[in-house]
Parts: sequence; structure tokens; C-alpha cells
Amino acid sequence: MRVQVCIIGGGPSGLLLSQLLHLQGIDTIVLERASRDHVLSRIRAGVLEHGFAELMREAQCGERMDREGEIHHGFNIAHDGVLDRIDLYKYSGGNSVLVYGQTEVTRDLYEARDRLGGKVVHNAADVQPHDIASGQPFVTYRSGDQTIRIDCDYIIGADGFHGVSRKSIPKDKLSEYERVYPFGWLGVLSRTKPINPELIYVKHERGFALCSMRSQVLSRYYIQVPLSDKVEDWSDDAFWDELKRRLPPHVATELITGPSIEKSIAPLRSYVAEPMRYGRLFLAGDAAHIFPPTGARGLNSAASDIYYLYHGLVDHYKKSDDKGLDDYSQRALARIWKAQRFSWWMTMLLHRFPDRIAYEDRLQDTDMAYLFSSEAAQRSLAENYVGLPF
Ligand code: RFL
Ligand code: PHB
Repeated sequence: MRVQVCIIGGGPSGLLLSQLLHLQGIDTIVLERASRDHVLSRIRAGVLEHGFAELMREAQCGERMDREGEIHHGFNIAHDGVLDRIDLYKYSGGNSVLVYGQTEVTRDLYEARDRLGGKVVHNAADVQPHDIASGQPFVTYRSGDQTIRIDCDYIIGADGFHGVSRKSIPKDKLSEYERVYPFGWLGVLSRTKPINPELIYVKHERGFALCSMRSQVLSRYYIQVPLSDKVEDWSDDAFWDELKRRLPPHVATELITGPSIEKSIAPLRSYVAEPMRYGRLFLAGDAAHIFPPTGARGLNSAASDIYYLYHGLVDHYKKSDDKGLDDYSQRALARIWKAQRFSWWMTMLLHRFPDRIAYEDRLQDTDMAYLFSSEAAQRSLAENYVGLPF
């Protein structure tokens, strides 16, 4: 089979790009290792920035998102027994974020791909890019005992952090920058009314916590846990008790608990691979970079990669103009590093580091005190949280 663009990975990055390109008459195929049900069972991002939402609308996938997603003009930070608010709308010049789950984003993208008859292959085993440094790259995968070959002009590696794409770039052509944090987030999804209409990020001496939501009847909560903890160590009751301990007392009394419908631990990591292109292979999303979830940048940064790639590919096919593709890595990375800085800063501000010295604790407290005493600091936070321009 031959297509113009072969996309490895059917997560939000791969699906969004294939949908956008399809609408421009560019032929794509998406090869996804897992089943559709498996991809839709992952509970991940909850906060979408304005630019991501716009791209979903351009991809004709924004209808349910606009109907069911909640616009949030601010969020809260609990610290030292008080609840302080960041006014995103005021300090970002009228912007906001949309609370709409990644699971729903992915479902909407799959449905849009179905409607257009897009080619999405699930359970594609042993996906392998070949000849990526040549002008005639191709991809193979296994379906049962058959090996299938896809010839293409370009390969997009949108197969997440553990995918095959980044690994197929020679080691000496890639620089990797990484920070692994000494803790994880234990997340619980419950069919309960959220504790507060807006998100609450919590800095507490027992560790970070986050009160988020998917809707007014579906809550998502997280607590910082040591990396040695296992999900099985945490009963629902133990989770709720620990969350309450980390909230200011007047907020904790509002918590409505219930059985967890999902519970998982995610380790925290910052990671960037450079460059994001090697020959005919372009990396996008988690395949090229990982953000600690604190600043809600992961999916949103994947969307900016897709934006640059989409325009680069359209310019190539429609105008024979390769500037967008040639500049892709540089442009994408410039924005990625700013989002890395922001999510690193939010992580440092809010978490308890097991090996932190007393001097660093005082600096962390001062960072918080400065934030809520300075409009400039709140403006900077708001500008980054709603998303820098593409
Ligand atoms: P994904 O979602 O990992 O999708 C990659 C897909 O590729 C498939 N795959 C392969 N397919 C074929 N061959 C192979 N060899 C393959 N290897 C892998 C996988 O099965 C998968 O379907 O990457 P993508 O599309 O780049 O999307 C990135 C986002 O998923 C990620 O950045 C966000 O979830 C991060 N994130 C958040 N981002 C935000 O912008 N806002 C948030 O509020 C937010 N909260 C979060 C988060 C991530 C979290 N976890 C669990 C890490 C909260 C959490 C807890
Ligand atoms: C979530 O709702 O899952 C969520 C929200 C904000 C974050 C991270 C995760 O910063």
C-alpha cells in the first residue's frame, strides 16, 4: 500500500494530524499498536488550552467538546491553610482553559476518523520504520502472520514515550535531556461532585495534591506518593483520608467521597529529545517530550507540534514549499522548552522533595509568597497556563 503520510501511533497526536490532513485531501494511515478500547481506557489529561480547542474545531471535532467541556477562567492554589486564586481570564488578557478529558478528545477524534472513512489500523504489531534517511521511506507491521508494507513520503512518529519511532533514530543523531522526579501521582476517578467548581492545586507538607474534574458529576483527584508505592497499597478510604489531610480544613469538609472507578500511579518526568526530525521521520507529542503533569502541558504541547506539522505538510503538498517542514524541529522545540520551563517550575513550587535541604524549603515558601504578592508573577503564570501562542 502507498500513502502520502504514514502515522505511527493512534493517540490524540496521531489521530488529530490524520484528521486535519484528510480534510486537506492528504492521504494518511494511522498504525496503532493497541486496541481502540485500550486507547480509550487511559485516563490522562483534563485541561485543554485555547489553541488545542481551536485545532479540534478546525479538525471538525469540536462540537461535543464545546457542548460538554467547561470553560474555566481561573484555578486555585491551596497553601499554608489558605486558598488563593489565579485569575486566568484577567491576567491572560481574556483567555481561559477548557476542562474536557483526553479520553473524550480521543473518542471524538476516532468518531471523526470513522465518519470520513480514515484508515486507522488497530492491533498493528511490530510496527517498524525503514529507510528513514532516504527519499523512499516505508513502514512495516504485522497483522496475524502477514507482514504489511506501507510506502510513503513521510513518517510521523506519534507513538508516545515508549514507541518505536524515536528509537529508530541513530543514537548519535539525538540529544536527550531528562529529569526524573523522586515521586509519582496517585490518581483516582470517582463518580462524585467535584469539591470545587474550579481546580485546586495543593502544596502541603505531606505532599502535593490536585482536585480536578471531568464534569460536574465526575471528579479526578491526585496525591503525590513515593515511587515505591503500589496502587494496591492504597484502598479508597486511605486515599480519601490522605487527600483530606492535605486540604485546608474549610475545603476538606466539602469533599464528597465515593468508590474509585479508576486508580493508577504515574511517575513524573521531564524529557526532551532533539532534534524532532531525522530524514523523513518527524516526531510529535510524547514521542519527543514528556512533561510532569503539574502544569497540564503534555497534551497541549503535542497539539502545538501537530499544528506546525500540519501546516508544514499542507505547504509541502499544496505549494511545494518546504520551509515549514525544514523549520519544524526548531519551531516546535522553541515552544516545547518554554512549556518545559513552566511545568518544571510548577512542579518545584508545589511538591515536597524528599531530599530537599531547609534552604530550598524556604525558597519554595518565598516563591509562593511572591506569586500572590505580585500581579506580574500571576500574569506570568496565567500566560503560560492558558498556553503560549503557537
Ligand atoms: P500517547 O497518548 O501516548 O499516544 C501514543 C500512541 O501510540 C501507541 N504506540 C504505538 N503504536 C504503534 N506502534 C508502536 N510501537 C507503538 N508504541 C506506542 C500507543 O498505544 C498510544 O496509543 O501520545 P500522544 O498522542 O503524543 O499524546 C500525549 C498525551 O497523551 C500526554 O501528553 C498527556 O496525557 C499528558 N497529560 C496532560 N497533558 C495536558 O496537556 N493536560 C493535562 O491536564 C494532562 N494531565 C497527563 C495528565 C498525563 C498523565 N499521565 C498518566 C502520564 C495527567 C496524567 C496523570
Ligand atoms: C487532570 O484533570 O487529570 C489534570 C488537571 C490538571 C493537571 C493535571 C491533570 O495539571
